[in-house]
Amino acid sequence: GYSYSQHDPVSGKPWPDIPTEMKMLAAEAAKVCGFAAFCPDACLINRYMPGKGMGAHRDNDEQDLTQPIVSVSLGLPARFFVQGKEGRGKSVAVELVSGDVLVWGDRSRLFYHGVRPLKEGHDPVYGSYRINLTFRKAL
Ligand code: MD6
Ligand code: FE
Repeated sequence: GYSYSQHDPVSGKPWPDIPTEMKMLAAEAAKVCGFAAFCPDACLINRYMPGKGMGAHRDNDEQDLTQPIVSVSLGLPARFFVQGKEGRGKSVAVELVSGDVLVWGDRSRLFYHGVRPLKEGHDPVYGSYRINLTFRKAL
C-alpha cells in the first residue's frame, strides 16, 4: 500500500527537496487552472515500461482534498483514463505525451483513474520508459 513518510524506506534518509523550479512549475500550472497558492510538499514518481500500466484508483491519502494534484508526464505516451466517482461503467481517456501537465482537482479530485498498459515505443530522451511525476500537498 501507500503512505506518506518523511524518510526513504530503502535508505532510511530524508527525501531530497523538490527542486524549486519544479515546485514553481506545479504551482503555475495549478494557478492557470484556478488553484491559487498550490505549494506541493511531496512528489510521487512512477516509472513504466511497455506493457505496464496502473489500475483504477483514487488518491485520497492527502490531508486537504481541496488541494489539486499536478501530474507531469515524460517519455513514452500513455492513455490516462477517468472513470468517475464509482470506478465502474464508461471511462473517458486522454493521451498523455512527454511534457504534458495535468491538473487534477475540484469535482474530479476523488474520481477513479488509471493508466492503460503502455505500447512499445522509443522516446529520444527517456528510451523505453514513461515517467510520471505527481506533485501533491500531502500534509
Ligand atoms: C500516471 N497518474 O499518470 C498516474 N493521480 O502515471 C495518477 O495516478 C494521477 O496523473 C492523480 C492525479 C493525477 C495523476
Ligand atoms: Fe492517481
